[in-house]
Amino acid sequence: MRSSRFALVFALLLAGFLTTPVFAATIGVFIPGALQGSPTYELLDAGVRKAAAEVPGITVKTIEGGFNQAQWGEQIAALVASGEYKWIVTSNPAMPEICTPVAQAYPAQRFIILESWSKNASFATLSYNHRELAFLHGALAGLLTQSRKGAAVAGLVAGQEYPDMNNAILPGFREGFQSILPAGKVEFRVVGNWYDAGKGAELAKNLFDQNVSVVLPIAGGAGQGVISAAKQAGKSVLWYDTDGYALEKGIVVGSGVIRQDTASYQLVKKALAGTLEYGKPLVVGVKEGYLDYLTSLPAFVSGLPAAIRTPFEAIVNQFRTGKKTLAMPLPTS
Ligand code: RBF
Repeated sequence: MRSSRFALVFALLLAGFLTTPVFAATIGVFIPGALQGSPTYELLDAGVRKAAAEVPGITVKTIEGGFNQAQWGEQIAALVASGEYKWIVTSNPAMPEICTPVAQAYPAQRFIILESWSKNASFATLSYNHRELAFLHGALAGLLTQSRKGAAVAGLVAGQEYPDMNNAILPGFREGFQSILPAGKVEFRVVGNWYDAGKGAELAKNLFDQNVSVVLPIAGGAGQGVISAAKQAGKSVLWYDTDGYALEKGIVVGSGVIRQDTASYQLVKKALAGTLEYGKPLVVGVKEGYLDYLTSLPAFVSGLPAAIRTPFEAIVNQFRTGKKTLAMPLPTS
């Protein structure tokens, strides 16, 4: 009788111990823009949520900052001032600078900032080698343009200009294109925001009218306009960093991927385990597996002839195995 009562008490205590969180905390995911139309931000959020779901007591709140970049600093400051968030997780190369004054005012606050590079001791940052992924897009654009016998010109339509765009993505795309067509040119167009599909379509139509065969949009929701213009003109689109084949079958003929969900999952898991290092920026490229080209999906295989796919896969494999790497230009401080 007595021993069974002990057993019951013991069982209850054990159950309580197993289900009680080690600690309770809320993670704030700050989206600098909108989730809808920006798969890179959806992946960021998904990775954080997956990591949090694996640890009892952890809550995630996602806050969309909207497209007025001048407001992001104040919004972050308000989140931090609330004292509610043990970590603020966000992503894009502009965020370290925007978060710096807030980090100075609140030295205990920790930030996890993806797609960025900083030695600030309050930040854990991870940046992607955009030059490598852009090179692959450029090489595929070159092979495609060569086969179509169009003008030796490829298009890149960006949402806005920023250092990684100007110093890594655009030069990488050009290097890749010229690795196939040495005299080839890249026409660069800027939408001016990350949502205007009408402007995206207009810029792309103008390029297609000049006999450009393929355009790479990196423009958030405005990329949808580039796809509709390509459909109308019977031209091709490459999709930069998430599986874009299903967006328009036969039009999106190549897709890269940046595994931002894996990256945010891993960083948040480390943060929750207390092993995340701050102030030591990480850089990952194709050989580390965070950037890749989706060459095995049926849409890629059926969308392009083997005469394009075979040489392209050989180039991708050089990066996958680390036989070929490109240095990612990074800030010096
Ligand atoms: N990419 C998007 O898809 N949607 C956005 O709203 C968006 N906003 C950005 C704002 C700034 C200030 C910067 C520097 C980049 C932004 N990007 C956006 C680009 C994104 O961070 C990334 O570079 C591209 O998705 C290529 O991987």
